[in-house]
Amino acid sequence: MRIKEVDLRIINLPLVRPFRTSFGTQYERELLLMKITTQDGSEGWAECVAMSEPLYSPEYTFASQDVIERFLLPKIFEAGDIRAEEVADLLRPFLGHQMSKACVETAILDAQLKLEGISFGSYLGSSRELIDCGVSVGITSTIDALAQEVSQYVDEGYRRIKLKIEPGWDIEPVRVIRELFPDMPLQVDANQAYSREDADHLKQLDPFNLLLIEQPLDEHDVLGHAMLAKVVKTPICLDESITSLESARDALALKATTIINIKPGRVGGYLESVKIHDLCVENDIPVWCGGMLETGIGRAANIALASLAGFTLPGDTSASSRYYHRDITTPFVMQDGQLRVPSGPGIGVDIDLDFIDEITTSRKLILAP
Ligand code: NPG
Repeated sequence: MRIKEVDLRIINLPLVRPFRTSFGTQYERELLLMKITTQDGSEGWAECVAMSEPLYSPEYTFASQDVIERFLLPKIFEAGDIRAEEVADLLRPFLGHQMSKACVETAILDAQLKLEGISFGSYLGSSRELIDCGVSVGITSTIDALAQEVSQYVDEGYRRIKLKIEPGWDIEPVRVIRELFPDMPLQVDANQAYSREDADHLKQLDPFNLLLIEQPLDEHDVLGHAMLAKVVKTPICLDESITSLESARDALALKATTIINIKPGRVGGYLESVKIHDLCVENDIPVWCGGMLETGIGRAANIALASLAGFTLPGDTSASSRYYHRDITTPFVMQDGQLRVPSGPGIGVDIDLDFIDEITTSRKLILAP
């Protein structure tokens, strides 16, 4: 497959409600969209999950656009005839930038699978047609507001609730939500907001029968997580610390994590995600699919990934309505707490190009030399 042109856009979509985490509040989702067109007329779409600011990871939208344009695409063009399976090795000399690399690989994979008439799910090794949905609930102004928001999601049918926590917003909100929903699978996510000294504090979460505590400490403090895991009974699940197959292998060897959140953007793509999934299956480690407030384009591929057998916990794979009043694809509608894995070729969703045009804030067309 030879790439003819690449269409890079930045789009901006308002969120249905602000999303506050320990690292900041998102009111809208700015993201980079990529469309590649191949010489044989196939099209591939992907979104880069980098946020507008480098708060969750060092990557951010405009840096992604820059690295893709300046380094990643020239390397891909230079290769000429290309398959998605070759992209990671080709781009390996460029350090970091997993989200940008994932975007390039995914767009190429989408075009390739469309050409071959294969869905993402079949290609990745899907084991089911429906996946269970969880929802991630931001920090709110009061515990009453949190209870109201969680109740709405429970009524909508979500099968697992994740609460964002930070120092000063942890034990009490969790206690209240657990009392209101004694049987609901519940987990918390700190996004690195605590330090090793907080072990005794975090231990107070143990009585609430949580599925896991996600990334309590700094992403580089894998050893700290292993130490924490000896003190708290609630399982530790790493997110930000897992950026590759190797980092997953090391974290497991250190017993720093007993569950892994796989986010394809964070680990450099869907092919690396499958490798991490396989490693976890071999080691009896449950995995679940994280989310980065994706539009329908990224979500479609995430849902396909979440349908692999090792994804035994509901992920942050919510319906379109959880994020946006209007999605840029056919919306994902949840039924009975589940979403259907797209079965059409490639990511398998229809793109709403008119709406994308409306919300595009900048655009660049790059022709292959
Ligand atoms: O449902 O897509 C979703 C959001 C899930 O909480 C979620 N994502 O830390 O996992 C996270 C968090 C996040 C959101 C991280 C946006 C970075 C950006």
